[in-house]
Amino acid sequence: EAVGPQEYTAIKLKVKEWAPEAGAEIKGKVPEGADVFFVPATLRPETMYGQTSCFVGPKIKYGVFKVSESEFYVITDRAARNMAYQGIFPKNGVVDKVAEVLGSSCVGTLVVGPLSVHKEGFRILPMESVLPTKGTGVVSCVPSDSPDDFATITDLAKKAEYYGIKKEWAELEIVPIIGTPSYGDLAAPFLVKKFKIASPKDTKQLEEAKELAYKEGYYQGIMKIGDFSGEKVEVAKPKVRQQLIDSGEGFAYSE
Ligand code: A2H
Repeated sequence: EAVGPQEYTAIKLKVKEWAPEAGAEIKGKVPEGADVFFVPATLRPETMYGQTSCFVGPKIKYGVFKVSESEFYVITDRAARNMAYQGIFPKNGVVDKVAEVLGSSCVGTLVVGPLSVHKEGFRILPMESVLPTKGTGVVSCVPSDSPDDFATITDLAKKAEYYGIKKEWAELEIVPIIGTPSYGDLAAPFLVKKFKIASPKDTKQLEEAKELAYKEGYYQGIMKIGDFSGEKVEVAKPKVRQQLIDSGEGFAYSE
């Protein structure tokens, strides 16, 4: 756990098609034609090329917050309050919640995310370990570089029926984003196999794998994709972050 303030990059994932339950919940509350975004907070903006889905906590309650006439964000109340003091909403300190949705009712929603190789979009999926008290309560899924994400997506594909999802939503192609000397081009799948992690409940091994993947990726990693392909991750990370902010597809969020 980090001690100082965390400098996240918030990423805007535009809703293309609502899951039926969530769609019914927001109907009439968000103006026709306005854009709604799920907004994960990440410490690894340079990995966003590898997004294959986006996680919500199934039992977490999310708000739909108005940012302007044409833009709404799906995040936790807590994150909205923080954002209101960071100049992200029009009035300092003021939030405008137009609707509420439970994470579980959002599962299956189709979104498109910046930089992702999956340009046709990807799905909102459930992750039990999402903390309501961290970031926005929405987590981008990058199975190439996050052991937690790879373990979760593998479990979802294995038990698709149990989770009430379509198997193919959890089986989007995982492409190399970062090359590393020790763990190859797909560090997270490599480490999950190496540590024989069988499910997202293997929290001890996952913690270790996460630590190793993070350090190796950051200090030894080389970008394999995008505008900064061939550059060191350490160098590319702030550049990708700035691109996302400049294009309006992301913004700085801290807590
Ligand atoms: B990271 P820190 Cl590729 N609950 O983004 C659980 N996890 C959350 C969360 C929440 N409410 N909000 C954010 N996170 C995740 C990418 C990534 C991340 C990669 C590799 C490692 C990694 C794609 N998922 O994080 O406790 C988000 O996942 C490992 C540290 O604030 C976010 O960055 O340090 C990270 O945890 C923030 O964790």
